Amino acid sequence: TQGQVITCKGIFPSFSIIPPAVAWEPNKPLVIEDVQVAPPQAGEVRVKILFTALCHTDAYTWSGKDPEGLFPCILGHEAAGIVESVGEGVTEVQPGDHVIPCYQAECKECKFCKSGKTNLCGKVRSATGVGVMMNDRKSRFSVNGKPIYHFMGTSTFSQYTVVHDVSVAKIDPIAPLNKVCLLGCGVPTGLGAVWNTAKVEAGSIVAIFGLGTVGLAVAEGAKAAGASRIIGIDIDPKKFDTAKNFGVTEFVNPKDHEKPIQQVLVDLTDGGVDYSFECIGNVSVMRAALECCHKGWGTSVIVGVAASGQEISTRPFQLVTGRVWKGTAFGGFKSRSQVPWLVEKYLKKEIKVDEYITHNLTLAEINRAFDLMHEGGCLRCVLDC
Ligand code: NAD
Ligand code: AHE
Ligand code: ZN
Repeated sequence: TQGQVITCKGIFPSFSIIPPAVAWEPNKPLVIEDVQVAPPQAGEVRVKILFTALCHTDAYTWSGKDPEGLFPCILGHEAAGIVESVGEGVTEVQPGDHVIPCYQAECKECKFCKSGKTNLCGKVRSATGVGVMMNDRKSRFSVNGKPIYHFMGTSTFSQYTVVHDVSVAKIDPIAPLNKVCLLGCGVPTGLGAVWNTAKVEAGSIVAIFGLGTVGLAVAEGAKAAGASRIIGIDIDPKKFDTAKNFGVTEFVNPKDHEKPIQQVLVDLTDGGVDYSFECIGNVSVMRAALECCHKGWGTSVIVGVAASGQEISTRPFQLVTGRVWKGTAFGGFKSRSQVPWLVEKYLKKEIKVDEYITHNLTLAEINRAFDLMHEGGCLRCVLDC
């Protein structure tokens, strides 16, 4: 197949294939269609995706609330596969390598990568944000000649995808791809929010708002860091039982309280928590997460992704009196350098992955997988492509 167009099954909103007057509407069911996937150009890698999971961010973009959302597109960013072919100049991976696509690239050469201060990379971000590849600012996906946008530089809801070489991490081929696909987003994001962004110390009191996969990975990271109390906050009581297995020691359901949730937490903790994490994407909760932090030092990390037009607010006095507001993308992990390291940690049983997988379906059942996510009984659903 090297050098040839591949026709495979890919998934995108159904309306996207009704030419010529495509009118996008949020949340139309996804359909499987024959997609042409062009060969990789210079600096690009074509990957056969074997397994992909769904993350809340896919649902967010699909809903129409993402200012960077472009349609028709192929969503998906938490996956694992095998390199099928590489374009000119690609040296770090070759056909047959087992890989995890990385929506947060790492070129190791740009101002961001060299700064030592961030995991963000500037090399291909201008293209991945508008659904195209850097080389020619075009898509490698098409249906009957009509281009279909890429998403987050990954587009893993497809049997084949094309990614930039700076957006793919080569991993140990021993690792089960149906599990380690989760190391493409949610689990590293939660662990890294604790270890890299907040740098939680032993003995700390931690509050986690939202106990989905990301929030539970925060709990796992906080437990490993030696936190003394890990308080989980969710409006869905179904989440509490599972959360115990990830290290959450106490639970608060805001619906059980009349007082604002930040006041409930301040009262529970003799003045506030040392670290809080917002893992929902709700700007009111982001405010509460900051305001439940201890005066003088409490740090709050925003992990959740909020809809277009949403803004955060608080009294500046909250910051004047020592609280710190931060955010994290992919948990601050440098993707190509550190995803392989996370895979090794999983193989040594030092981090959980299997435990986050509550459902397994096929790519063809993707709409059911989104339903499961919205029903709340699902952490991660892995799709066999
Ligand atoms: P999820 O939907 O599985 O989990 C969200 C949880 O929040 C659910 O348990 C839900 O019951 C709970 N919740 C909803 N509203 C609440 C409220 N008002 N108060 C308390 N709990 C509430 O989602 P996920 O996949 O774990 O992702 C969490 C968030 O993190 C999403 O916004 C996602 O887009 C974002 N995310 C960010 C990054 C990053 O790099 N920053 C990476 C992955 C995911
Ligand atoms: N497109 C959105 C922002 C989305 C966003 O913040 N994405 C996170 C990853 S979420 C993974 O589930 C991220 O890494 N952001 C940094 C980046 O470079 O995109 C919007 O609001 O425009
Ligand atoms: Zn994600």
